[in-house]
Amino acid sequence: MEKEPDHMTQETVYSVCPHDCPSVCALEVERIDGHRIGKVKGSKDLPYTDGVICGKVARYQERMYHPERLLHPLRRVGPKGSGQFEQISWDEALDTVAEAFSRAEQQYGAESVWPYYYAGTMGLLMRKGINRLRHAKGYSNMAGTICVGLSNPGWQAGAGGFNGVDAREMAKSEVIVIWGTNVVSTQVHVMSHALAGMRNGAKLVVVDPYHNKTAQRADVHLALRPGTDGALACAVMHVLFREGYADWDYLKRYTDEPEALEQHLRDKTPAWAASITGLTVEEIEAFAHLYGGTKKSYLRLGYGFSRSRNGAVNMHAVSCLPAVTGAWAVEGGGALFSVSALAKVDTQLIEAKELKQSGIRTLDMSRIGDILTGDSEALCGGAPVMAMLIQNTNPMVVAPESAKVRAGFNREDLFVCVHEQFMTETARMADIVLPATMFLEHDDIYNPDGHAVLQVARQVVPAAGECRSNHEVISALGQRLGVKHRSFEMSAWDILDESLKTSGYPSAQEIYDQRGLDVSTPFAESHFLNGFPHADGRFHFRADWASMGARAPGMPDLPDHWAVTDETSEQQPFRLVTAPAQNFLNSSFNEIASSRQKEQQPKARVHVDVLNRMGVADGERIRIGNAKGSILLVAEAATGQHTDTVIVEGLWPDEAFIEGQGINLLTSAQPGYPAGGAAFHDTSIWLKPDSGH
Ligand SMILES: Nc1nc2c(c(=O)[nH]1)N[C@H]1C(S)=C(S)[C@@H](COP(=O)(O)OP(=O)(O)OC[C@H]3O[C@@H](n4cnc5c(=O)[nH]c(N)nc54)[C@H](O)[C@@H]3O)O[C@H]1N2
Ligand SMILES: Nc1nc2c(c(=O)[nH]1)N[C@H]1C(S)=C(S)[C@@H](COP(=O)(O)OP(=O)(O)OC[C@H]3O[C@@H](n4cnc5c(=O)[nH]c(N)nc54)[C@H](O)[C@@H]3O)O[C@H]1N2
Ligand code: SF4
Ligand SMILES: [Mo]
Repeated sequence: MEKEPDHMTQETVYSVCPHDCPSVCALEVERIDGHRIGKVKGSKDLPYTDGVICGKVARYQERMYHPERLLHPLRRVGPKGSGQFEQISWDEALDTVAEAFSRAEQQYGAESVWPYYYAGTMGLLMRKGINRLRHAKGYSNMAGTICVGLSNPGWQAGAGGFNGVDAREMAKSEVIVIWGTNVVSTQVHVMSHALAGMRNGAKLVVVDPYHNKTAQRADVHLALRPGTDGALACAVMHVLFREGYADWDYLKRYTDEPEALEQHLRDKTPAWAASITGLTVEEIEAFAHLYGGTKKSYLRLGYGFSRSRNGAVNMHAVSCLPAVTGAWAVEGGGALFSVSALAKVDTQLIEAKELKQSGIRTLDMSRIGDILTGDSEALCGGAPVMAMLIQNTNPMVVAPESAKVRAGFNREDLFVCVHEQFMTETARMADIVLPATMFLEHDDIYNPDGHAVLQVARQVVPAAGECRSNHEVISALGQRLGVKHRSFEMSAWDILDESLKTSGYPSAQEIYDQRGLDVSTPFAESHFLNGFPHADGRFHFRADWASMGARAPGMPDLPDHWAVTDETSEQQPFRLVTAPAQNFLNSSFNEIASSRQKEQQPKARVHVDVLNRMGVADGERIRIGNAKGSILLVAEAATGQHTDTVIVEGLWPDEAFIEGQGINLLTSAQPGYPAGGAAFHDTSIWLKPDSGH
């Protein structure tokens, strides 16, 4: 007899979004017949996200059941990049990888193997478990600089540690400043909380080189030239001191060298900053008066304005503002960059840290192009990289200077295994491709970032096809490579549970059952009223860059405009910002039809006056380029940005570009200061009308 449809079971199961987004939403997932997902919605159990999620994740069925999802292990049978693969068994695939790693180790030493990962999933086990294999085998280390290499030292330099004011306090703020982050696209909940403040009368200021979706909601948009935030911050502080908005009681009690700062800022006038930022003196003065006029000023600092060579200096300079006015001391005042460090889950077991050997080189992930093409300085003078395992990242698209990355992956003598959900550009370059589970098919722990709730998620549905989790792949490879450590024998859930308990937290099941664990600190801590987490307890206007990285020499210690960006020149008179697209998450979701439709096509946003001067109409093709190469795309006429600024949103697949090469063809892998990091929004370019051949 045929089953009646009413035999279908439908339940709602809690989960957590794994993507690299500060919102880390709690989810409600429909589970049908125990093995299929239906709708994905936001869960109200997490007060910060309050049931709201972005469109990309609401459409997750499209990603889970995508016809192009990888379901079986594959071996490449055509040239690298050809996309010609044959299906093989898991045993054959894993044996091939283990053999290739052993061969590289025998011929070139263990450091010639480089496990490489990043932000596909933020789950602690699935993301960082790859380090177990690295540590057990003595493979090369990886400096995870690509996203936070510039921002983190910049914040650390002033505040001394990662805490900050709960975004929900914006409801009490009088001025809200969203600085260098397009929150409507990249972390929508910041906008919800800002709107709550605006309903209570707060003014919203957005500091961003273009009139993005967040700037469109603002009362004041300061469209500065990219990489000039340090100058703006200095001029604002100059006015704060000059006009008596500086809180000297606060400064004396909580900061290191306020007199030296005031003195240093004497010549950092609005006129000085206007010539650097492209803003007017009036705009800068008005903003400084608005900011200084209340202590209830909330600063939300993003990553975007740190993605320049001088990004750490800029982050530090801007983070000084609430220390000058004493805004930290009041409700609705202060700043937030990230509170992810409040969750202190010990990853000793996940990463088998006790197996880590000293003296092993650390390779900078952002310089993967230099590294794979044999740059001896990038290789720390050591062996070439001969074999890689890649999980959770798509460096062919997301890493800077992609022509070099491509040349590296094209090397015939390089063995690459990519563990993926889709046949990405990177997977196409692999010798062996392994199919990976998605987050609803495995267990993990998720650290907070924009809020302070640590969450645990359990597998919701069985793995599709022959997909295996990152944990299973690392364990299976470890066993084949003769590694002895109990983490290679344990289940994912047991590792998570033990990691939480040894960190002094409740069990994994308890945290799951109570829908997360609030790790936020009391008001006095999030506002640093008991002092800042530097040894002297003070906020540091004078940054100790040398303690944070080898590239510190030459960095200004007091806030400043540090002119080391890739400035415009006669040959390259424009500056390119490669901002994220709302419907992609880095390169994830760029294979999804609905996301692609919403984003339409890669476009260069160019000021309408510039287009008119060049005789290019909106929608016509334009070529942008520099010494690294050039890209043909569609011009979009824009206002609300400086005439020398050009914006290209989104990490599109290469094939979406007219000539098949993506935006990172033009960005530089020159490491940032003081500790590396990719300057994705710091690129000088030229523009040309399409010659139309
Ligand atoms: N939809 C979507 N959401 C995402 C992502 C995504 O790709 N798509 N990526 C996720 C990840 S990994 C991260 S790290 C976060 C990043 O999110 P954000 O913190 O928002 O940082 P960015 O994405 O780099 O850039 C955001 C904004 O910074 C601006 N900007 C660039 N240069 C400058 C500058 O010099 N000064 C100032 N003031 N502004 C500047 C850009 O114009 C852009 O509007 O978002 C996460 N969320
Ligand atoms: N031009 C330019 N480039 C940028 C940026 C920019 O603003 N401009 N932003 C940069 C930033 S902030 C970041 S964080 C990086 C991020 O870059 P990536 O870390 O590469 O992030 P994604 O592009 O999302 O790619 C993650 C991949 O992991 C896969 N994946 C997801 N979950 C799993 C899993 O559980 N297991 C395995 N094995 N794979 C999984 C996904 O299918 C996806 O292909 O990009 C950087 N690149
Ligand atoms: S990508 Fe961000 S906003 Fe969207 S569901 Fe995930 S955490 Fe929430
Ligand atoms: Mo990122």
